[in-house]
Amino acid sequence: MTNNKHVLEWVEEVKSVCRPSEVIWIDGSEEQLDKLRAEACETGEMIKLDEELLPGCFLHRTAENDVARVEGRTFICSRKEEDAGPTNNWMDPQEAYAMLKEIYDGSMEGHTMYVIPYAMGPFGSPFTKIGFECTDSIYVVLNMAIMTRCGLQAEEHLGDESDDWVRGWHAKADVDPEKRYICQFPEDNTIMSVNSAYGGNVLLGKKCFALRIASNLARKEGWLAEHMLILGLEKDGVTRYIAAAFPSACGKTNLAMLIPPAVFEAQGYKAWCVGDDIAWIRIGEDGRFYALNPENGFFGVAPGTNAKSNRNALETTRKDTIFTNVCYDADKNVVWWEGLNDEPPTNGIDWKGNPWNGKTATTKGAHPNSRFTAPAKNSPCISPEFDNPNGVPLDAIIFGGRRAKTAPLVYQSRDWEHGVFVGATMASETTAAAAGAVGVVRRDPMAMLPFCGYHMGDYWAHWLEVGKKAGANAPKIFNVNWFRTDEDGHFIWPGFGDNMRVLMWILARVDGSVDAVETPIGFVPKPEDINIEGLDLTVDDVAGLLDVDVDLWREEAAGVEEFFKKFGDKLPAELRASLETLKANLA
Ligand code: OXD
Ligand code: MN
Repeated sequence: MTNNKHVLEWVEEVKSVCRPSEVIWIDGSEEQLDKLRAEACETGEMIKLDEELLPGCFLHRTAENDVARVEGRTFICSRKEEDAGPTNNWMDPQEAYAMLKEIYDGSMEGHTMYVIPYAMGPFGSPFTKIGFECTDSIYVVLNMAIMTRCGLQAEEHLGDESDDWVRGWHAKADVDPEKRYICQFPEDNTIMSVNSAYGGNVLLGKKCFALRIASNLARKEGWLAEHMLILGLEKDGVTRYIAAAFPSACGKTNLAMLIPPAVFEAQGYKAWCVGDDIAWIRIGEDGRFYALNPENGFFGVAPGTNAKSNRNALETTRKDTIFTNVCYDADKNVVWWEGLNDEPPTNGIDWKGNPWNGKTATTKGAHPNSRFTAPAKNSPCISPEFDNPNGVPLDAIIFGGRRAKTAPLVYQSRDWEHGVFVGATMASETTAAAAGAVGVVRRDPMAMLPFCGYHMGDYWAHWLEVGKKAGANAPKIFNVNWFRTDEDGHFIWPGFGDNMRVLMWILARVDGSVDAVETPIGFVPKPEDINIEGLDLTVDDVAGLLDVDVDLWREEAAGVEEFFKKFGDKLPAELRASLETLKANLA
């Protein structure tokens, strides 16, 4: 337990409102975590899986109404509404505190409250920030123990005096969706989450702290908190790093844990994962951008993960992993999900806890958003630089989305300002997997729409500012689209590990070792410069993938113009100018 008086005062306040019967401070020891694992298995909160097949692994099911992040009930509680901007829900902080405290009132009566001290980032790093989360959920404690560096060391890192830490207050309460709130108070470095027990809403170090609160801290302190994977490509002992942002359902985890195609493996290439979801990026002493993954584990989507789609991710989950809302195989005491293999359990229990037979079932065994929480160190491709307190130097930043026709396979922005425009106008088309119309364009600037903790216009201005500071040292910015389709709606590009072929072109552009063709939207490769050795594609196919259809891009520019109206005066002049340039180039 800490001696930090700010922390102690706050824990007293949480205690006085929630009134738990007992308070346990998490020290991060295996001994303490083991006790909690045993208790969770005794109460049925978790199921211990087969120790031979899945050592150290557990299954947990959440309530049926509590299986995903709830953007509609997520609020930025800044004093001025304008500071939250048009893309966030806003609540007045005093009103939010009053309402929430009423919901928290007595919510832990008869239960234990756990206080989790945790670090986002490795100890000894200038990037690292400390948080404390109070929760009444053992599941949260055990997940936080995987996703963060938690326990006594986090308390020591903060010390006895500092008030530079993030308050995270979580109570399951009645898991009532009508009273579910995920509130961020950026001016108080405080997060309050209630009536949920699902990961993204309750593992407060992740989206709430490392993105919504941290984006505010980053703006104040001159760095970037981004929803990006970090990937390293090594050859002959030299590793180059790329950070990439994608909206959901664009293969972010697969790119983060990429397996090089045979043609590059034969040349001695290796791919390393530094992070799969979040990057904190600072300008280093040499003026370059350095990126660090503040997390310590992966909270990945299980369905679709298999030995072919993502062997590295699957291997990561074979020990010391918590599975949430996947299907249970009662015969083997293991877990299963759609897309794992063709052998669904016949004596299964689905994610809702009902008997499920994979041979006859008409419903899904695992929830489409079911998850694995696995230690990053488990991954066969985890970067040797994962714990580097200085982060890794970035050569390129990639934005991406799912577009059937509009965006080419890859293009390079003309400069930093244009690159920020490319990120700000990022979009994906909806797929049949999501409810609602198919093919509708959803804008998701820098994949931060639900995660930027302040006004998106100010956020873009901050990006422009950081780029200006870095000058020629700033990474080059690219856009990729793995999802172009032919007339029959089939994907043309093979994707997965073969995406490395595009990354190779990107790195060659950074080096200045390959030419490009200037188009109205930026620079695209010459088709012959994308390595297609071993693929069932011709140079003409690649030319098709790189084609920029002027009519579609005119529609795109009109869509961007409409989107930008939302931001009024806060739209940076540089982005308005980029739009005008695009329109002129297309005229
Ligand atoms: C996630 C997300 O869970 O982006 O990582 O939704
Ligand atoms: Mn994410």
